[in-house]
Amino acid sequence: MLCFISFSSYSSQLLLLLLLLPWGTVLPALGAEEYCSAGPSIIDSTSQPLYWKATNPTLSPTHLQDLPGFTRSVYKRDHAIITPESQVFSPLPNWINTLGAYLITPAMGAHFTMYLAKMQDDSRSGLPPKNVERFLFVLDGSILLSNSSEMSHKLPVDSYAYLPANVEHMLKCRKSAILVIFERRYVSVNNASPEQIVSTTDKQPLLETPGEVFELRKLLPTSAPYDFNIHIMDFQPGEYLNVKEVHYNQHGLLLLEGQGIYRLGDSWYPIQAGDAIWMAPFVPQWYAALGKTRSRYLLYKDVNRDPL
Ligand code: UGY
Ligand code: MN
Repeated sequence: MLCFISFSSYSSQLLLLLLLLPWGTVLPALGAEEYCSAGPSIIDSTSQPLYWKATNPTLSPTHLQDLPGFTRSVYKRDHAIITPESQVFSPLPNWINTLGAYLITPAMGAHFTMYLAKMQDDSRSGLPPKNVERFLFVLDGSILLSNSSEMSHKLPVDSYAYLPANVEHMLKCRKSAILVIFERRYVSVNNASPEQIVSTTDKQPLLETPGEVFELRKLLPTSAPYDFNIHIMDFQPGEYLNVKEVHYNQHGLLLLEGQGIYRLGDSWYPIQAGDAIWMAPFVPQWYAALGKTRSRYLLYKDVNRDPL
């Protein structure tokens, strides 16, 4: 204590204060950027890569682990919400070095699967079962798609591929990538056969949406050979679906960006980027975008087939 009193000048008091403070509080004030420039910034989320929120949601599993037993996930007869803290990953059958989380499967009543695939170092895909078509969309990282007849395609974030049933192909990843994948047993009509498609969201034109305000892109052709489509729907904060939809089609949805309220049946759910939703045929559905940023979702919808 004696030696503390002997410090009298302002500068020596400041020096003492610095010595007494824990290093953790002093270092950021000295210039945090120099120390760790790669860490995620809480203030400036605009600098993050596209769809970063979908794979790094605000209420991350680490926050929710503090609340034992809590999840926003819901599973009901005609809809389900699977939120990131309840995703369960295990090795994907027939894939190498890849973990998968099935979010929607026929066990729920759906006629398709929707799953996340986390490809790791030197990973490879397996093929879907016979007569099953596959649509994949890159959420994070990048992959290489090759098939026996064509050259390989590099698929970075926001690009996608449709592989018709029984088309041999392989997805390879050298570092890491996260994909969302939809698969269903192909229903053919008039011997028409769909073609392989590789593209990116931004190459798809905005489509008319009479009576609605959201922006719509369709990732697959609307022609008869295709028995489903994948929509990309964008809402600005405050925008909502005008139609309170009830229809025969099924949906699998992944919220890529933003947050809002989804109505499913008689329930109203706050949702955010990273949440997945299953909607059974005829479940009443409605969305309103909230928050400060655009909501974007990716939506599976079965089309072009007689329900009988
Ligand atoms: O096309 C659709 O059925 C779409 N508008 N549904 C939805 O966003 N829930
Ligand atoms: Mn709908």
